[in-house]
Amino acid sequence: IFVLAIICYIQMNDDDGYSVKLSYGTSGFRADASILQSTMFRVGILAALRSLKTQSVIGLMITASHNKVSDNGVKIADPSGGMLTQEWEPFADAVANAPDSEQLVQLIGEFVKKENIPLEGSQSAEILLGRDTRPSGESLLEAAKQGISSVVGVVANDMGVLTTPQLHWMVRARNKGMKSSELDYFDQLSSSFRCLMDLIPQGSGINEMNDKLIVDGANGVGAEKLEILKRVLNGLDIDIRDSGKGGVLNEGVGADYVQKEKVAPYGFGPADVGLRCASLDGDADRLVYFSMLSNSNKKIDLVDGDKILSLFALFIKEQLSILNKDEDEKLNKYYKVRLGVVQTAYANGASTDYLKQLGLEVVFTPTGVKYLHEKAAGYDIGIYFEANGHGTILFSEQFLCWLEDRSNELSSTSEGSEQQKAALRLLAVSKLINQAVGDALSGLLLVEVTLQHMGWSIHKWSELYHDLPSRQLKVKVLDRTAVVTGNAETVVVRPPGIQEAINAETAKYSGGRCFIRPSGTEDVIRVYAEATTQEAADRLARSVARLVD
Ligand code: NG1
Ligand code: ZN
Repeated sequence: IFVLAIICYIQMNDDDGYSVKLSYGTSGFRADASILQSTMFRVGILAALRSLKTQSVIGLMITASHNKVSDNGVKIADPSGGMLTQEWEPFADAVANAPDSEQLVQLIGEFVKKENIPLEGSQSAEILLGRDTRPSGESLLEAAKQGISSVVGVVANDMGVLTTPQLHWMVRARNKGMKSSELDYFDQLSSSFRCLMDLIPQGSGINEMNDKLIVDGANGVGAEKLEILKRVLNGLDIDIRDSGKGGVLNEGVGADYVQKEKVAPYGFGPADVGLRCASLDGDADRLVYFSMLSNSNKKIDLVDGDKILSLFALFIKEQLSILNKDEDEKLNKYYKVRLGVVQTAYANGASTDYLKQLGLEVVFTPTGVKYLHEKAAGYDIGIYFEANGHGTILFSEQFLCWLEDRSNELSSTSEGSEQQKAALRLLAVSKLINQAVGDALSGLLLVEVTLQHMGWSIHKWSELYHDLPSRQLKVKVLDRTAVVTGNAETVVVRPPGIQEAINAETAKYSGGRCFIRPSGTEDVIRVYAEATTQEAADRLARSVARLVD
């Protein structure tokens, strides 16, 4: 039955033409939506097999994030709510690129055998499906559903239009046997947010903040969901700009545009100058803040993922030092928390210096959430962020257990003490911030409450350190896989000679830093340069881009 169903569907959909080679990349498959119908069907099969193999609920999210509205894509969430295990990526590539139905069936048959996937009699094979607001989403979702139901015994459960992090959150919650509906998501966010608000110290200079937050929702799903959250929270003063009324998804708006172009999004005007503003991306897994410097040229002071990370790191560090203050090691009340910060080569050098000055352990991974997340999960508290605004804070189970116990103990011995409050704050952060994946909505709430806690305006926050001027360029190439990098993507290993040439260019600039890497989501080589002036960063990036061309 399994095999026959696949053949029928592929034959009906065999007009896609497989000239485009798809690669699972840093964030699943992405391409022009018009060529993705059969890819969705195939990824549906893949998700079904993953569910059978793990005997757990798996997620399938249809989105192309910050890409243009005519693109779409798909990614799979593993049982933990994280990205699909890297071990299955080669199979994902092979499935998506199989030239015909026969080879596809053969490929699947072999893989099922190799992985020992139980094809019959299983109880818990279920896929949760979500999609962003792209118009192509609905029909692509149908194709994915058909792929899923072509595997006997696997159920497809359509959760509707969601942000990517909401779907990942639901998958994690389902597999942990916790409440997992969208309402539960909003409940958890709002109750932990309120808890943190109630724990703000008296008189912490709240007046310094402009009370209103202006949000650019990229004309996408994040804006829709934030409207709901705003109603649930009742009291947070948020002005959400144009959620869909005429604006095009990601066009001149959204976190990617704001962070890369360093200008205010479309629809922001003179009345917004100086206010605290935030931008989400098309599927609401990225968040950046900014304030407009002037209306005439739309220039902004960007507060990117690195600075969000720094704010969170400061807050967490403060709570830990309160918690562990005066603790007697011998009484076993002291927990030596392993706190780690994870960045990529795109992190602004000034942020890394700042974090190290705070005495924090900072480590680097290649670009892509799967790498950062994995590394952060190795700490008791692991904070990771990409400069583009994707990140979260992970708490180890062991530390959370200790924290629960400690907080109960403190509530009986020293109710209302500073230590008890610090324990409660950390517990609330672990519930507010998404443990599965970076989440712009929960990140936004944590930024808002942390600023209130510190009594800081966006300007004060931005002054934590000054970004080094930087420039990002992309160079279109025929085969991006020709460039191979090492050492968390900071050096080029192949083709030979390029790294030496980059070194020679970089040496011409004092304080210069430059690297290139193949994008995981586009057919381009990305160039990143940093220097002490904007002009120098621009020049360095341009001259290295010419080396690649
Ligand atoms: P690529 O295209 O591999 O650079 C981009 C971002 C990543 C990550 C992915 C997934 C930059 C430089 N790169 O990846 O950080 O967010 O998209 O969306 O921003
Ligand atoms: Zn995104």
